[in-house]
Amino acid sequence: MSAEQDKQQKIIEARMKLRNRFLSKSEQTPSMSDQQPLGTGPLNRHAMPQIPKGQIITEKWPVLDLGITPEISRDRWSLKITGKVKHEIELQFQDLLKCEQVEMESDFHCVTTWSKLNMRWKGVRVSEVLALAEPLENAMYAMCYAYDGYSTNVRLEELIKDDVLLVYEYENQALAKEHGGPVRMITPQLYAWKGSKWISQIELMIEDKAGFWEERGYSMTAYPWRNDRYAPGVDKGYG
Ligand SMILES: Nc1nc2c(c(=O)[nH]1)N[C@H]1C(S)=C(S)[C@@H](COP(=O)(O)O)O[C@H]1N2
Ligand SMILES: [Mo]
Repeated sequence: MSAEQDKQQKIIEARMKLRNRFLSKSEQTPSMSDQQPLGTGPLNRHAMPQIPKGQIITEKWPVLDLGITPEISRDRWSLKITGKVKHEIELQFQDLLKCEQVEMESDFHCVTTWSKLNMRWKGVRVSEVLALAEPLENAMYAMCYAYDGYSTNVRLEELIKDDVLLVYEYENQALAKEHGGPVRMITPQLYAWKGSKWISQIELMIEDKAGFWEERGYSMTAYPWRNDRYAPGVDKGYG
């Protein structure tokens, strides 16, 4: 095993341990009829508890990944949109700048229990970029791939929400490479593992498929406001 694989194995083991800790505390609430709103950062935070159940606020921004930091300049970065689309496309960084530029504040909830609030981003809407490729009628899910070998699945209906962005600036600075620069996705209404750092490809699919953590027992849907951490389903009521 290489040092890199060894490091990755340790990260996976630590996260599997945390998963088991949550699962062993499961209150076994079978209900899927959850009335809670899903929440989307500062805008509706006043209407509900500040952070989802089981989360702790952090001021610092932790780095969480598989232990590999790809070195990609803005010039070398590109994003492919593939699968169930009318035409597959490949966007360069310059192409992002031709899209509508969006500045937005949102929250970041990591399944390992930290939340960071009011993060100020600049980027473009994933919905706008997807529209360029013209998704087919039967496209329902997406797999997002990244330059470090990561993958994560997201439902198309989540991907096209207004606050789901491909970001390239944080707090008016170029997004740092340890946080996924030059370009990453953010998914403020889902746990942060659904937002690929160093994003390289979005593949639209008819059927759902598990990504890196989902194959290891993480939730396919990942709604923080429903405590939907680990597979399958939602509303499990971990305490
Ligand atoms: N490419 C890639 N994206 C990734 C990950 C990763 O390992 N590789 N980790 C995910 C997880 S679990 C979280 S919480 C966030 C962390 O982002 P941060 O390191 O900028 O805090 O990125 C997500 N996106
Ligand atoms: Mo995470």
